[in-house]
Parts: sequence; structure tokens; C-alpha cells
Amino acid sequence: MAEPSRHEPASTGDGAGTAVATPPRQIRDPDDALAWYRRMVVARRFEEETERAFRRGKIGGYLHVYSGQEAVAAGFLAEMRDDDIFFTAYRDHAHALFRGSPPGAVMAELFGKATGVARGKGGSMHLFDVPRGFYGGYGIVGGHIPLAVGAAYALRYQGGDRVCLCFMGDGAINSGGFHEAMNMAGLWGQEGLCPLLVIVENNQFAMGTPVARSSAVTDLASRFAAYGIPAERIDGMDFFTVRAAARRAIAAVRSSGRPVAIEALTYRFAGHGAADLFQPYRSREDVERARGRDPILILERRLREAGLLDDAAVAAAAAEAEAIVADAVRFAEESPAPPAEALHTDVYGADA
Ligand SMILES: Cc1ncc(C[n+]2csc(CCOP(=O)(O)OP(=O)(O)O)c2C)c(N)n1
Repeated sequence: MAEPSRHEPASTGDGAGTAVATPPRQIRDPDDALAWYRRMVVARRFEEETERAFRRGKIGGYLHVYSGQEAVAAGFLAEMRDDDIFFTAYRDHAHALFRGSPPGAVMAELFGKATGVARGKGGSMHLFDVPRGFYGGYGIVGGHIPLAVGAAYALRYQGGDRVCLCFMGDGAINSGGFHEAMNMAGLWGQEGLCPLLVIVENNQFAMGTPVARSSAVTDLASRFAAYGIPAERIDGMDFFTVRAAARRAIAAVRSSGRPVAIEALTYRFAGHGAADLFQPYRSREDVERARGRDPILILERRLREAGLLDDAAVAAAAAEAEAIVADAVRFAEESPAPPAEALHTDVYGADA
């Protein structure tokens, strides 16, 4: 298993070498950095609450939480333009929150309520917020990757310089759709017609299978070379590192219309999903070690060092998160279930 703190060189599609960014010493925009810290604290608190709500029987279907990976989605979404779009898999709550979906509407979706971001029909794995450029939330591993490539092509076909981001897990990289889609992306990119940024969130596991047991080549960034897509591997636990890589990559994709990939090394602190109680595939010590590089604590330390955060501000952020999540739960609890007639809307073949 790759240690999140160890960054071996990753080859790039064009053989141009590796970039493991070091965090900038100066914090360019203190207010913005603080806002992202608070958002990450909200996302962590939100996930803790969803686990509790699942055990209380409030959330049907299944539940996968994002705790430990916050710096990845935060860093990339921070650099997206409002008119850009993105796709991700089923571990999607934080992505929605970071993109600005109201926490109440996200929680209501998990609770299966009509006020949810997908009107209560998607649940935890299928969050959507198209007006905000969030094109889902997919439960089929790798299923969204071809869709994201097609969407990127459509953006350029329609004109303009919008880009599409596609988040995916380390497990998804072994799905057939990944390889077919990356080949198309590489080809369309040669004509400047595929403004796609692929983000592999390498949290070390696909359910209970570590990367080394599912991928013959564990340097996942290197696998994009087969499709002529430049790629790099970064530390996904450091918000500033992620953000700097995101800025560079999004600018390159936007100006060239060619795909770029980034493998962000991260770690999932919780079980794979709500039923993964015993986690026999890893030890408590492994998890504790990884928690030593908690992305929220890393960012907190950086902000403290820069004199932007103190104990009182940390406590205030925690209290604010507590209140936001409590409001979200209340909103979800009090919202109505979808009406019975809604069974026949938003579906194919309703008249059949
Ligand atoms: C096509 C398909 N095969 C199998 C599954 C069962 N499954 C659900 S999650 C998962 C692991 C995916 O791992 P990864 O892509 O690394 O994402 P992570 O859970 O680590 O975020 C699998 C195999 C599925 N949902 N879809």
C-alpha cells in the first residue's frame, strides 16, 4: 500500500517528468483559505452525522462517507469556474457541499425527501445539482467515466472554454469503461476537443482490496501514458498542494482542449461503506497512522503558522459546522417524502 506521505516519481504521458508540488510558503488569499478550512470542517461534521443517521434508520440504500479525502475535492472544486462541470462516483456528499449545494438539500436527498437535490430519488450515491454544474453521483464503479468524456467533448463542440472534471476512485481505473473512455479522450484531445481533467482519488482501497492487489502497476498516474494523457501524482492530503496542482491542470486543459490526469494520494478514514464495520483488510494502526496526516489538521496547522487561525477560531469553526449540520438534519427530518405520483416522473418508459 502506498503511504500517503511518500511520493514516488510518477511518469507522465509525454515523458516530461514528474511534479510533486511543494506547498507555497505564502497564503495568497487568507480569507479564501479560511473559508475552505471551514467548508472542510463542515463536510467532516456532515459525514459524521450521516453515519449516525444511517444507524438511526433515517437513510435508506447505502452510505459511503468521504472523511479523510476532503482536501482533494476541496482543492479541485476551489479552482473550478462557476460554468465548469464535474462528475464523480458515489462518495459524493462533500463534492456537492463544496460546490455550494445547500447542506439541507444534500441531507434531505440522503433521507429520501422531496426537497433533496435529486428530489429524493437518488439518495446518497446519486446526488445531482446540474444548475451548479454537478452532473452526478454514480453508483456503478467507472460508469461515469465515459459520460464525463462525452460531456467534455460536448463542451468544446458547443464552443467556449468550459472544462469538465471527472473524479474517480483507484478501483475504477480497472474498469473497462475507463480504458475505452481514456482512449477516446486522448484521441479527441489531439484535436483540442476534450477539455477533461481526470482526478484519481487514490485512497488506497477499492472496498477491501488494496491497490497492490488490484492493479498490476500501482503508479496509477503512469497508466495514462497509454492514452497520451499527461499525468502527475500529488499529495492529496495537503489542500494547498492539491489546489496548486488543480490550478495548473485546469489552466492547461482550458487553454488546450486536451485531457490531463492527476492521481491524488489520500486515505479513507472510515469503512468503505456503512456495512464495513470490521475492516479486516487493514489494521487499526494503519488507520491511526493515516490520521496523523488528517487533511483538516494539516490545513489547520498551515493556517495557524500563518497567524490566520487560533484556538478560538478553530472552536468557532467547529461550532458553526455543528449548527449547519443540525439545521440540515432538521430540514431533512421535517421535509415531506416525494408524493406517490412522483413515481412516474423522471423515469424512462413511464407510459409503457
Ligand atoms: C460495476 C461495479 N462493480 C462492482 C461494484 C461494487 N463496488 C462498489 S464500490 C467498489 C469499490 C470501488 O473502489 P474505488 O473506485 O477505489 O472507490 P472508493 O470506494 O475507494 O471511493 C466496488 C467494487 C459496483 N458498484 N459497480
